[in-house]
Amino acid sequence: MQDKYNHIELERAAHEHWNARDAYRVTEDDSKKKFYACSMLPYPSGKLHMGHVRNYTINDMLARQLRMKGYNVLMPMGWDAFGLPAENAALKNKVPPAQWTYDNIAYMKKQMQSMGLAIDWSREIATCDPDYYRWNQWLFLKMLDKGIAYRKTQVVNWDPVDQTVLANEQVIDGRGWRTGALVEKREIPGYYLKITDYAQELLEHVQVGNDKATLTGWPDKVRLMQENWIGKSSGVRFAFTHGIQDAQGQLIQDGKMYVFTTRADTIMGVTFCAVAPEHPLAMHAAAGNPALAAFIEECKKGGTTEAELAVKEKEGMPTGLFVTHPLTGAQVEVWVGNYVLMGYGDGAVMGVPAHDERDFAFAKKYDLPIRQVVAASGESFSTEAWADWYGDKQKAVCVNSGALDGLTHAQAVDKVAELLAAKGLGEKKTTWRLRDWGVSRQRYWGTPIPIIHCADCGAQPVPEKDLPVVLPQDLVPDGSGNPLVKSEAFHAGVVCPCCGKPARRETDTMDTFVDSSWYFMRYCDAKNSAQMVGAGTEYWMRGNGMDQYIGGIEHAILHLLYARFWTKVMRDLGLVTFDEPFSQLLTQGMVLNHIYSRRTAKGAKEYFWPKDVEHVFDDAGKIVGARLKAEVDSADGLLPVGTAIDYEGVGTMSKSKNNGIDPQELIEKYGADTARLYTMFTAPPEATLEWNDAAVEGSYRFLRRVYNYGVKLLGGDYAAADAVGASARDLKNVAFGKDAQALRREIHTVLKQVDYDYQRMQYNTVVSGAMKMINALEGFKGTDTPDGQIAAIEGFGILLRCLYPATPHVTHALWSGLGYSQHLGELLDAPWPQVDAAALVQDEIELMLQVNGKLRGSILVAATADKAEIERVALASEAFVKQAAGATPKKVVVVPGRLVNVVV
Ligand code: ANZ
Ligand code: ZN
Repeated sequence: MQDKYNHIELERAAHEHWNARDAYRVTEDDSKKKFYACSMLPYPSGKLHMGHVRNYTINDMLARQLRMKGYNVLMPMGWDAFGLPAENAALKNKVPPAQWTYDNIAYMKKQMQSMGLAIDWSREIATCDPDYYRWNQWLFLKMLDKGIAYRKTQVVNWDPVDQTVLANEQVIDGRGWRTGALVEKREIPGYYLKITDYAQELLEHVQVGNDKATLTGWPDKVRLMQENWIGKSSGVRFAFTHGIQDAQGQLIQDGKMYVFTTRADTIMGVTFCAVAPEHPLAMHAAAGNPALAAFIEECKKGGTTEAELAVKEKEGMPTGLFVTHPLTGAQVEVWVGNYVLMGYGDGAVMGVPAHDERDFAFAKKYDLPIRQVVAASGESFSTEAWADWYGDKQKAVCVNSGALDGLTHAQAVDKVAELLAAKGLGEKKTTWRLRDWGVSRQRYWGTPIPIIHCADCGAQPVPEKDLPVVLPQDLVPDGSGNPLVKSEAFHAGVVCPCCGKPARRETDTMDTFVDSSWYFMRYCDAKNSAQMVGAGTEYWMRGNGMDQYIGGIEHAILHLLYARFWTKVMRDLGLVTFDEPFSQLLTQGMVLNHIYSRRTAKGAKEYFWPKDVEHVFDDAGKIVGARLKAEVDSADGLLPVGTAIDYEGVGTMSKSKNNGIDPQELIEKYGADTARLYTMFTAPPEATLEWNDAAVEGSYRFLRRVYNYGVKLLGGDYAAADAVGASARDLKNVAFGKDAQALRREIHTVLKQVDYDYQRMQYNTVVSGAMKMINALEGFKGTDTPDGQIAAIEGFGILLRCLYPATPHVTHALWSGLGYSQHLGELLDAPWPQVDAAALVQDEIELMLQVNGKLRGSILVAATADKAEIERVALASEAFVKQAAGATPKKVVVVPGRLVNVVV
């Protein structure tokens, strides 16, 4: 063992040791309790960022600690290797996406290895590998067979200049990212998966407060986000009747304009109706009304997602058409409203401006009547500004509503549903926000959809025996659309599976969310060439899926929901037995750093690296600005030291803001252990982490301190190493003196807390526990007595094991260098330290001594002392004798464990 903490040497040696042992390869073993801990798989973007380091270190701490506790732990890794960035890079560098992707994977894998992660690399998968994506295709065909996958037209973004379909993220402010051309919406055929068939089950298992919920190990925040996304909504669906006919003289929609409402109790407050721009009535009216047609075109341009609509100014236009109110018979005017979604409910709403905020805004803008029909007594009504006149749901009742007057919300809804049902015009209905999952992408770098198009037979599934449909690896996108369309090799020799005539392949590929919907199962059966999943998946995922999933909150909705759906489909196809993929979820917080910027002479914003900037403080120590502490080359030429810079506060690390910290530099300078320790210690896993260079230094110094303590512990006499191990084993036979007992009490008390913190994955306080331990060890004076040395050796052994999951390299070096390994085995599998209950027992305790209620000193008594004994010690104490000056005590009050008060 070296005398100085040399992180480079020591981390290299540790890696060699673990590699030689193939230390992280695991197999299914029924004699042990399994634990499957997995991080969301990374996109191979080029290099690791700090968020990765944090994510994988959390995962690694969990895996290493549980392994010491005797679990069979799987920690796998893979690559979310398909997707748009690879195509963009290919376009820019003129190399095939495959090459870019595999180069990145190789580099990032090396980085992960340098971090010392306990990954079983024998199970590594890249989703762009045909051995993986063939199973996407296989399952897709099964879904097609079961009707879970189906084909229908979908709306896509079309760039008229590049003549290509754009992904949503390629549309910026309504324009194509490369051409700047106004993006059009086009309808083309595509494939959908019926996730809506699973809406109820997806909701029940996740919903907070639902007694069928099984995902109780997820953060409530995420559970709520899923619930809202699924969006179950109970209400009434009913029709306004009309006699409007199309050009052929047919009644449009059979003369019924259906609406969905959650507030049927407000039906007497309807003053208009609004339909979506794509609604048949809107289109009918537009045919003879150019102004309306232009308005509808305008509506179609912008985004059509709910989020986009929510922030849009409410706009509309009357159609000149009228429909009949089903209960009053009144004629109600139909408007086209840009806030009405064609894809939700029936694409039409009843407008109740008094009780719906959007309708209110609309009515104010277009001067439509507002009629209050619900009131809670004592509340006044104003049409000046929006107020939720629903008021207290418990107390509110219908007013101005004829037969409904006096009814509560629930009663009124029942009554309205009844009245409408009697007329055959409506009934109660549940509506879901969740839509079917459109999986077709008009992109090259993805899983080919296994379909063959025949001029005679239409779309035909590729026969199972012909899977996988292999994606050509050598194409380079040129910006003019999907290169698969033009690839002769891709279509060569393809014949219709049905009639045998020459045919063409489907050129759409699958949404990359398909790849991430089940990769975690494939890790369990990574080498299975006969099946998608098998015994491995049953072993690692049995029960309620994997035991711990760790990843970013940005995947709280779509990825998790799609993976849950995919799992349930696999279950229904008999491929797995569990219902849910992830029983526990931890969403780690973002890594933040300071953001510094400045306006250039031309008014553009320039960002500066934190390393070039220092804060300017006011007298009270508050940050009031920033200035350069180094010369920086800027758009305005070289800026001198001292140039004033704007401080924008902290934000997520990002390339565009120059505030990222490259983990590679950190690892090279301080070592992987410091990078790991820093990210674990600075904040609890789920909180945001604010970067602080000084604290990185501090982490390094702490590890050096631990190392130096270890070196000193045996006074450089490594021959004594054997004794270390031996004594660490035979503690029962040691008679510990007072000082040694105090040290052991401190160490074991902290260990107890550390144990608990490991259980709840609060790794920042695990690290502070280790810091407390080193403080206690360094402060301990009795190392030169035989019992003292044993207590110190024991204590240090506990410290090393507590710290090991966070900083495996330095602890490994000390553990084996000092000889612990000879008796307790390698640190990898060393037994987790047990709290010694006897060490926690306090022999003597200190009580405050008061005389007439005033603090006068303290006394030491046996921890087991009774009241009489405490009284005796108190009255005999020097402090009391001096204070009482001969007076006789009248009364003695003992507060157990705290104080004794003598009244004289
Ligand atoms: C009248 C009403 C009165 C409404 C009132 C609300 C409050 P959730 O809970 O999200 O399901 N709606 C129905 N279809 C729509 C569509 N295609 N586009 C936009 N809005 C639509 O919301 C259901 C409510 O959203 C429905 O209840 C309807 O407005 C509106 F005081 O009907 B309500
Ligand atoms: Zn055919």
